[in-house]
Amino acid sequence: MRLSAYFLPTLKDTPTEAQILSHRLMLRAGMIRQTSAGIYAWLPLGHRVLRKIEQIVRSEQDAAGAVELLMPTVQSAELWRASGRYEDYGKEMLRIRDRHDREMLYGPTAEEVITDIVKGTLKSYRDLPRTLYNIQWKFRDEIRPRFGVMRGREFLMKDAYSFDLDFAGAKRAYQKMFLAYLRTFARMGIRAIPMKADSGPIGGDMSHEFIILADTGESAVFCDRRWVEWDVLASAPAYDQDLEPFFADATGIYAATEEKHNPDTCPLPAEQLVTARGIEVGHIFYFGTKYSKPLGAVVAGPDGNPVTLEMGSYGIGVSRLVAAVIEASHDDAGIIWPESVAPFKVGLINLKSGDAACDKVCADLYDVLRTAQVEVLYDDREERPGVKFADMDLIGLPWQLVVGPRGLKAGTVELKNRATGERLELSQDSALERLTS
Ligand code: 5CA
Repeated sequence: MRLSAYFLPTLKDTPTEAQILSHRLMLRAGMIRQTSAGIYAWLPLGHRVLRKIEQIVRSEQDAAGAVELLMPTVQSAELWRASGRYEDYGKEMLRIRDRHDREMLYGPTAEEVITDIVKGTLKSYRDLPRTLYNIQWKFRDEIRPRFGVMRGREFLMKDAYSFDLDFAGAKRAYQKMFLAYLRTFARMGIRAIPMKADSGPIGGDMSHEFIILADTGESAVFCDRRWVEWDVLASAPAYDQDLEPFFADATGIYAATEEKHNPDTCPLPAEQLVTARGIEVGHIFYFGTKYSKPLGAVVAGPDGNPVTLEMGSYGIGVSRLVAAVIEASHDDAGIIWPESVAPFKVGLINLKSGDAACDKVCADLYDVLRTAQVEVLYDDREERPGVKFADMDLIGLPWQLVVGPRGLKAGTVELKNRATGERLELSQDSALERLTS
């Protein structure tokens, strides 16, 4: 992509309305634009990151055996009346009336819809287990939307739902998702700690929140120091193996949110306890027959008798993750994207646009990189070098490839690693080799 033909409205000044760093950086880097309170347009750069994160979530859900579908955003109130949640959900639910005066709503989650979809289609115990998921926009009329996409009103969520015959099956589904979540967040370069949690209005009694530690987090959390250093995935099993020992190990190391933490009964010695703030990027629940029972979702068991489906649900805040990754990875100059979620891998900086030699070399590098399917953003604007460097640092692409007249005379270009700040003077060929290998 040539920057001269892109849409990247970066800001020099720090927006005063933004209270936390990720929100400020997302606005300054031209990633999002607020259109109403808690509602954002994803500008091209932000949209690319959102899609990258979504794709990592999708591939790990698929790897864990979950099956993707897409449910609508607008739901009928009728289903929520049947589950008993329509009144309970309160003011957070955006309620809508259609032209026939039917009560509709913009879905804040989809337990009712998915249960209604599988009802009558999953007919027998032989159709189980099944886990279905979708990645879809949700709306919650948060009383205090804040921190940008971190707590929006409209936000993108991955929500998965498991269906099993009995508790043992449901527990296995839960453990699979637990492991899938650890893998998902690790691929984004962040350490999300599974913490015992309250299940809130979703209901149920086995529940973990996946939380990354950050000073700007909304909730207080408590965990064993080991979580901060431990590579939990080093000993992770494959999905077709027994997951119980891994799950027991991982949940055996203390980690709890404020609601579940009790200083009097906490088993850890003071020096082993980390007290911090955290951002919830995922939340998983087991809730048994809470929805399947009122909605009548049953299958025929092995003896032919009807069995009410055992369910769990599993959420990931896809749009929130964009901000969470930034909270975890930035410096004074701007964002530092982990390569796996970066909007582009390389920023190509032409220090003297309009100079025939610089233009030619940049055009060549740009072509070779694109042919090699390396995602590259080419700053071909007629701007001062200082502006280009500052913008490139701000938007945080992992590599900067800098082409200027002085280097070209010496036969070199400069390759800068955004995370380490390391700069190398290289021939064009060896720079390209590093970026394409
Ligand atoms: N039905 C369940 C799981 S499918 C559910 O809705 N869980 S949840 O309420 O915990 O939401 C799942 C995830 O969505 C959260 O862990 C969080 O990362 C994200 N999320 C929730 N509310 C918001 C919000 N207002 N803005 C951005 N992300 C949010």
